[in-house]
Amino acid sequence: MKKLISTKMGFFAIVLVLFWLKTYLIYKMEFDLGVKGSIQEFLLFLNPLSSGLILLGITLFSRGRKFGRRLIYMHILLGLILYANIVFYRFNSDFITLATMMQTNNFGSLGSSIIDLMQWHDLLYVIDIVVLIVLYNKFKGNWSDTRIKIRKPFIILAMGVFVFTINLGLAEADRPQLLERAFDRNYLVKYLGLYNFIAYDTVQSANTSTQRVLADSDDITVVENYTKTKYAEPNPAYFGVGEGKNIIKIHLESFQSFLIDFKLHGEEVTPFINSLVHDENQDFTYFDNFFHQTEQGKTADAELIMDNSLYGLPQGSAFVVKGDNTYQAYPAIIGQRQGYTSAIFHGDGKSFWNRDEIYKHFGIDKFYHEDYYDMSADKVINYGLKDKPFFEESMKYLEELEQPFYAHMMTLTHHHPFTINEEEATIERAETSSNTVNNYFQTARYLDESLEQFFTDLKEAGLYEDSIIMIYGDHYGISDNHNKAMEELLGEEITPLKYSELQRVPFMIRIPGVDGQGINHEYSGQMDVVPTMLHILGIDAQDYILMGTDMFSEDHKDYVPFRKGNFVTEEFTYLNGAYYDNETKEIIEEPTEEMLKLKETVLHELELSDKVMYGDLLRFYTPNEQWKPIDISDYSYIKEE
Ligand code: GP9
Ligand code: MN
Repeated sequence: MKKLISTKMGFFAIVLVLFWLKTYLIYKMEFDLGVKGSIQEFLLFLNPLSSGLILLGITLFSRGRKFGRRLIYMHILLGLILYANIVFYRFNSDFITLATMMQTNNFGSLGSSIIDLMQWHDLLYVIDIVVLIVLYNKFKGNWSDTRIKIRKPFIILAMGVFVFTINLGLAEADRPQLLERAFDRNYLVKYLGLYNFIAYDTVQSANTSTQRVLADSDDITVVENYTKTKYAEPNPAYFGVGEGKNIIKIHLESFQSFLIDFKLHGEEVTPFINSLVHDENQDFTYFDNFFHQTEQGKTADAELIMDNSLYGLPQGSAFVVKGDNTYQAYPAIIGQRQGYTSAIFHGDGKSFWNRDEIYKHFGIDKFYHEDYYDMSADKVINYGLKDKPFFEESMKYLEELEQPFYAHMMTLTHHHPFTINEEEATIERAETSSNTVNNYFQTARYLDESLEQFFTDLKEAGLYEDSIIMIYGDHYGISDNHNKAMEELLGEEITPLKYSELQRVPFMIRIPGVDGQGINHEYSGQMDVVPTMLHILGIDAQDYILMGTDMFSEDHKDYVPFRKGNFVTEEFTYLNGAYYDNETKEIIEEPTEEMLKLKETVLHELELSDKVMYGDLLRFYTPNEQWKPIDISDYSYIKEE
């Protein structure tokens, strides 16, 4: 041992091991990362190593004895960063990001309580530093005063990069698109480690803040001109019909429209939802040509679109990357103008998709996340709380909400890979070559049952009759990886056009006192929901920057753009450079002027939406005299004990 410490590389190895073990032990003791399975356990253990090799390794370039001191400083610095995160986590159950550091109020809320958050056992976290200082003073005399052979630090850095690559590869295998989608800081830390997460966060922030800095107020005028021209006047038969009514918005996770009326083994998969579509007495209007418009942000994109009528980003999730923008979202608008209380119910951790930050900017008053629910093992599966206990437990919160409310119930069980306990499955699995497809129907049935139970509870609580009920699917559940199995199931070829047709998700709405239309065939998408819902409450959508138009309006624009520039209309579909006839399914060899023009419009619309998002342009826009900018310090989603 003595001999080891007597060399610089030996001392380096000791610091590295201490750093590695300390970081790992702190992960285990301080953070609740939800590590499941042996791969995740292994990655959690491995991930400090690459950061250690690289960050501590840099100090090896120092001349002479300076190296030892620099190495210790670096170790202390990394320890301080880790400790700051420990303290922050104790309060927020989340990690520090550059964005949160900019929002001083985040620390404000910590402020006086910071001492409170420190604990006596934290003193243990300096033991390693004391040990290193003692060793350093004792052995530095033995070190030669010459520079370490230049090849060595390079080897160490290369090892760091190598370990990181292995780490990332294993992480991506366990959780595909980890970096692209970047859904949750907990995930990034669990898989890649705190220091790699900080590096990732820094690059992300630098990238996006440049565009924000370059934007100015003229940019929003161009967007405003576009949305004002696209605007569709309200239909007088629907304008204001829902004013003052509670709104219950139900998110059907990964639910595609092909499930409706679909029979498996001769049985309806979702008999309850089917009854809402077909039973006239239920008074629903079901849009059977409604499409999701999400991309990598998945659920978060659906939420963004359906509360803001703006597109998600071409890459990544706007919830994460643009979580600090100014928004003029539906909950804030109806809260300010008609006194609605808005609440989101979701049985998952609050930081998933950065929800606990962006919801503030949407003006969401209450967020009932996993801390509000009984998350015992038998109630949880896959991502979080099972839908049945979720709806059941949500009732007490819903009944307490100040009325009128806008309550968004977000289900979770019908999520890839669609796992369910055998005893809770009430329909046989499908029999195709893909497990995902086979399981899909069991969790869809479970969701259907949980919805029926929720309707019964709502009726019992007297909350059903007089509430607007809106139900929607967020995005596909079956990706094109499973085309072969879908062919086996549907007995037809899944061409690119067919796959695009399968991107329909349900949208249905019931407005008390208004006769349902049954099935409405208008082509529409998630972008159209905000203007529709504003008009139902009697608020003119014209003032706001919205990319969609009112689905009940005579003037509704019935083309549905998708994030990649494809789009669909009643007659034709534009898909990756080709126009298809919806009826014959054939390629249209000579598209009309009008078709070509619509393609330009769609691209222009996407570009304008991206400008709003990347430039944070809504900070330059005042919709009308009623609008009051959101002060995010008015919101907190930490559960009070
Ligand atoms: C996680 C849940 C699922 O909280 O909303 O998100 P998804 O993976 O569908 O985007
Ligand atoms: Mn989803």
